[in-house]
Amino acid sequence: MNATDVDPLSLAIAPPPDETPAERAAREFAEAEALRISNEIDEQIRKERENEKKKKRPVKLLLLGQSESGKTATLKNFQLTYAKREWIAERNNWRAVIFLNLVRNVNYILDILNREMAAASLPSPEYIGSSDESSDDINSSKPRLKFKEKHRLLKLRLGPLRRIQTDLERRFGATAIEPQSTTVTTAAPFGSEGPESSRRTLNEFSINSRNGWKSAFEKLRAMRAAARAEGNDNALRKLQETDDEIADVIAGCRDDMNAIWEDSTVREMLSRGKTRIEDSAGFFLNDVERIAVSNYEPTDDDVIRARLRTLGVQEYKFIFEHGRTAGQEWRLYDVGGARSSRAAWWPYFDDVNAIIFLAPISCFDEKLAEDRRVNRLEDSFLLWRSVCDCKLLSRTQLILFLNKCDLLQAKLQRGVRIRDSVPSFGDRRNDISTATRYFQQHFKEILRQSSPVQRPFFVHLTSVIDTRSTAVTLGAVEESILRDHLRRADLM
Ligand SMILES: Nc1nc2c(ncn2[C@@H]2O[C@H](COP(=O)(O)OP(=O)(O)OP(=O)(O)O)[C@@H](O)[C@H]2O)c(=O)[nH]1
Ligand SMILES: [Mg+2]
Repeated sequence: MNATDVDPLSLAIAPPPDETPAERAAREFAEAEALRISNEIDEQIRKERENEKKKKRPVKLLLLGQSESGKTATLKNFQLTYAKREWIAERNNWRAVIFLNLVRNVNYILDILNREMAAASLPSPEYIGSSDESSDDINSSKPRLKFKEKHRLLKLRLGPLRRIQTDLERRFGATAIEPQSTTVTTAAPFGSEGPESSRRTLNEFSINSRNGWKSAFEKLRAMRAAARAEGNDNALRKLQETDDEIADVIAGCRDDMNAIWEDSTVREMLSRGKTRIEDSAGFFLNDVERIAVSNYEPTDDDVIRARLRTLGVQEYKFIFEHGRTAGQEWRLYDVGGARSSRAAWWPYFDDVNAIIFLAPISCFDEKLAEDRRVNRLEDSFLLWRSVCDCKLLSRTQLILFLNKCDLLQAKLQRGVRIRDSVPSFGDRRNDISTATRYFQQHFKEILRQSSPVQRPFFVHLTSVIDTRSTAVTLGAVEESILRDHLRRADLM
């Protein structure tokens, strides 16, 4: 061998030339041991890195439940509690939605007023009151309503709000229109039937993430930015003018809006109908004084109470600013809850950390807007069963919000009896604690029947328009999801 062939490193670690067999065995053992320990350390480091990565993976949370169950309101509470900067930046965008909600309240009353005034102008025996099943049924056995000149004037002066409603609805597109019918006849067009059935029904409703409020706000922001970038002062002014004009028209109608809502004949007319407008989504008539001003700025509560339905599945990414998971990315998926929208949920079941399922329990005597034959509470139970039965979700943490407890309490206090709509409730006490216990038991029983493997489950009684108590509930939700998230990271 010539000198250049000698590898100095091999030479340095080569065994001594006079090594005895015993020394050799001891050396080889020590080397093997050192290698084993080194490999173990490498493996530990690799695992720790992997776990760190897993822990940093976004937490995925899906909000499910029927339409108007409070999913979007819950999402807003998350944003208000954990991503306040973003919330504040977005708060003013809700102004137009709140205006739309308010003018809809007024136009709804005007519609009934029109109908009833027309009916009342007929000769006495023919006036039997309107008995339109689909809308408010004014009871004909009650004394005749007496409309006066002031009602005609109110109708006239509030007329411009029709155009405002049309303008705002055009701005928000399909998301501003509540569905009145559907061809979907099952509560869960996914579940055990799997993605095939989802695909079949998807043609009725395609996933379009550009449809939500976020997209509507972004469109507006983009239009403003484009006008600004182009130096198109005209376009910018027009956009601003439209907003200002809407606020001015609404402010101009302030006294008449108050007058129509305060009018005793109108109140009597509304109370004879089936729907209580004050319990409906996006009701703002008690806040006219504050909202119908040209420089109105929404409060946190206004934004939570504003109603704009969700279409498709909307993804919201938040880096939490507070809480135990500060700095952690959360992905919240807010879905459209109407029956025709539910087929779009399926693809989001995969790889989700937890589901918040919202069941509005005040709705025990109400029907679905999209299918007037279906009781809302029954629909919630059917939907819950399908979610619990879904194999893809068999290990997913389920968090049940029995929501709208405030409305339930008010309804029971008004004397509405649960057993008239839910016969199995029987002769139990018609109070909030008995009712929530009863409904909760039913949901738990369904979960038990549908969970061969025990899974993390939590239930909360909520009124998600109450931001303070909801922040406390969300703290508990964050904690339980985080614990599960870390446990999975360590186990996997
Ligand atoms: N009083 C009361 N109102 C609530 C409660 N939760 C939600 N709301 C209101 O009910 C309306 C409907 O709530 P959303 O959050 O829009 O319902 P959703 O489940 O997102 O409905 P979709 O988008 O159609 O699926 C909104 O105006 C909410 O402010 C509650 O606990 N109490
Ligand atoms: Mg929604």
